[in-house]
Amino acid sequence: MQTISFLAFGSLFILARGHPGHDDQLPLDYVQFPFQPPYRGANGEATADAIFSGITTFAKLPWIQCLTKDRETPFDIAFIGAPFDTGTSYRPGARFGPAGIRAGSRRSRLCGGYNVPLAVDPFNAGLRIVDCGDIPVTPYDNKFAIQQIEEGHKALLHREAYSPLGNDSVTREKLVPFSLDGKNHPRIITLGGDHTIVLPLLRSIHSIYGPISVIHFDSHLDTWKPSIFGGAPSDQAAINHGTYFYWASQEGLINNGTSIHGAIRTTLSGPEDYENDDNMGFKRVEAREIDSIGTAGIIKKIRDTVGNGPVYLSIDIDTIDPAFAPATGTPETGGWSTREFRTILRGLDGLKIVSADIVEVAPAYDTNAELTTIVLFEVLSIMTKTPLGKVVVH
Ligand SMILES: [Mn+2]
Repeated sequence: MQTISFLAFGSLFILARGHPGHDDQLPLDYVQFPFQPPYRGANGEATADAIFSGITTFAKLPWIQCLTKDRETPFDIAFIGAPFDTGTSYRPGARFGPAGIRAGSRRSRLCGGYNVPLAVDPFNAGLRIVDCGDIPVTPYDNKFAIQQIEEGHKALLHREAYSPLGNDSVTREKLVPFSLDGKNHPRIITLGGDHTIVLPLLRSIHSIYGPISVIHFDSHLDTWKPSIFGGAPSDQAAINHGTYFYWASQEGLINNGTSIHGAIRTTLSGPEDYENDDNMGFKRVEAREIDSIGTAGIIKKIRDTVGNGPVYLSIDIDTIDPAFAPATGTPETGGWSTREFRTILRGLDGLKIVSADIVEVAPAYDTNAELTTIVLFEVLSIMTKTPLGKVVVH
């Protein structure tokens, strides 16, 4: 199949060479909806480029300049990068995360993107999915950068989704949006960036949904008091990749009691860190629980905690054991395998994930084999399967 497509592309190329002129090259603003497979379009023409060539976007999705000239173009799900890493405590490099994640995602739909266990092809589910590029983020001023990320995210989230909200996938009843303004908003998947970016992202989410339940996969708590994490020599230093949930909780952005961490295995300043974490509104699943309750038990704990309401999903790549995902700034051994984590993510099928992120991907620490590959395919599959709304009880 792969060979046939490639040969067909080759013959087209030779034909095109027989007619010199602008036909040889795709127009610079070439965008086609719905998205076509990378080699052939519906009319048999060669579309954008091969899976391994051309400008790299997430899963080779069309690049839309959502923050500038295409700000009126509606979409249903957008990927956007936030290349910020000046809130890290140990190894820097997550500013290259968006580029690294895109490079690792190129092959997501080489011969189609059908997800067998979830029984969906997210790229052909009828939704308009785009890559918005990156939010411009200054590496010189954290306060300004955090504002840039909030405003960039809001600029996407505040518009209306391209597709109308459908019916409930189980009951077929009409759905209404979860949003405070009653409108159907698109979903954003942010590519970090260190974990600090989740504070401005949750501020943006709050402006549309109010306080939100959070599923947070990470080996670290990230609810630490600034006096403990980093020592907070200034107000700005108090906001970093180990304290952003402390501040999000203080600001009332998180639903207390229906939020949960998964894959925790960090050392603590002392047992009182867990007491503080309780007060910040989180339940916890520790990484080692996989040995006692398995992936099914972990999925159940998460689902029992967050319920059926809207939920924000934040994934630190260090959830996965560094044997499988070394490209991160603060690796912790004893993590889940990529297979186990993908199973747990698929266990969130049916949850109303309003937006998501993957953070702390620092490609410089990867191997040449691009080991640190992408789990976002599972997240995207769940999003495309599950309309973002609720049934009104009369
Ligand atoms: Mn972490």
